[in-house]
Amino acid sequence: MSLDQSQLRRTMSGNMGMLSQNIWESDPELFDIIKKERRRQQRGLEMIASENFTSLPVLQCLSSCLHNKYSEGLPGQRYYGGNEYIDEIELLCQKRCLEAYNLNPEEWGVNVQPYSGSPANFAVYTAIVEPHGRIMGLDLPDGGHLTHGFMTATKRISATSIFFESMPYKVNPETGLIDYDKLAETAKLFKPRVIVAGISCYSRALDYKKFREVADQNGAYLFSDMAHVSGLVAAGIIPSPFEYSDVVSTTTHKTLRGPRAGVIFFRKGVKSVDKNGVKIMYDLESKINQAVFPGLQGGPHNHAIGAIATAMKQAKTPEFKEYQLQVVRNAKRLCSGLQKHGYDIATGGTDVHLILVDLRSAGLTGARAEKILEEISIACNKNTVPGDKSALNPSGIRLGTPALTTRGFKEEDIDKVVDFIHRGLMLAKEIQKVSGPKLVDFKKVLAEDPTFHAKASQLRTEVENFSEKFPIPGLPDY
Ligand code: DSN
Repeated sequence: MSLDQSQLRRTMSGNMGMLSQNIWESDPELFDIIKKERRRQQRGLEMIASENFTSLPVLQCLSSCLHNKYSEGLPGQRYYGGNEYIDEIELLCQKRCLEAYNLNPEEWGVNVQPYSGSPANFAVYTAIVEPHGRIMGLDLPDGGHLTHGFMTATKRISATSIFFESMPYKVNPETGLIDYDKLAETAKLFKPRVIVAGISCYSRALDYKKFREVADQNGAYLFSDMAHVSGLVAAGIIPSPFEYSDVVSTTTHKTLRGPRAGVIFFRKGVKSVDKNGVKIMYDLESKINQAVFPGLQGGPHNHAIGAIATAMKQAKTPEFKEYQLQVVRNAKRLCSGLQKHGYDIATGGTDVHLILVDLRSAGLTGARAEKILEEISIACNKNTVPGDKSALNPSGIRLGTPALTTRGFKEEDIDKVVDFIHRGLMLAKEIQKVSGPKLVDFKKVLAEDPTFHAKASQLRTEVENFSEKFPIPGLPDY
């Protein structure tokens, strides 16, 4: 049965009506949960080192019509029609990525299509390491990332360790600093195809020159994963991996403060000149592009690519540099404030946006600290510290300042945050005296003991009243 014109119009308008409603009209159940999350973000102190509050232009790109388009392939070589403007956007994004890190387009190329950091890293390995080829990355309990090859004694956890052979390097358990000599020694035996210079929880600037030397001694690629610090690198306030690396990946939503996405930079042009004067060229461009698509991904997320483009534009501004400087000033203040209260900080300090608090001397575990802080509206994560025997029961917490700094926190505000954290941890110690060693009992006492419950509520109210004063950029206040 075919529809006549007026039926068709009615059907269309019914459809369009539903499709054009605001979410609070079309799906109040979901919207209600979003509002609660919005309130949680506004009231709480976000100290997860990998999180940030992105900008209104980034959010506008993410919810734009760019989302609707399929565009497998690269600009000018797509598998679908209708991509003339998507091509323009992807080329603009590539250009801005190179500009953000002052890279010469003759020497560096970039792929802006990875969905996020983990897919970006897997694309790099797929491109330059043969199946079961060898990779060395910082061990996860020592501050590396899952994708740098994590496995335990009994299980290969990350796909990096399932499809490739991984050998970790470690930090010195006494100092908490990367043991570069041991890395060199192990690399000589293991002969990796790739050495990964990258971190998820390490508060010191990396020595990329040393990594390069070890890579060269073993004919390995140096692949730097700068996801955590890419905002600091763009601002030029910590050493850059580009001078020494063959490939550099990053997420774009951490210190860089863009959308949740990933980017891979690769060397191109002349690699070296042999003894007969013949130029040897890099061959990374097609390998990496093909690993991303069609190797691992389908259609790029064009709304994210637009958002990366606008975030990279922001990264060139003086305001962005000042923001990154403040992120580090705040992290240093957080560090010294906690040290004044007697807390141990792994490596004794920080050069970046995060610190790792070693709670062993304070008589607490990471899980208890994370729980009590969550209870008082401070979000952070438990983390292993150098020397921890088990990744399942870590002895520390990781704290970062990018998100608070975006909300306008300065050093004196961080002093207040230090006070809240210390009072929370002192409360955890009181509870622990009653609950004994098991986390489940700790949680039970916290939830059920009226005195402890009241103390935590009082502290949470103080934290939330304080936090409410700082705006969150980008988001409408529903
Ligand atoms: N989840 C991020 C972090 O916290 O470091 C990395 O993927």
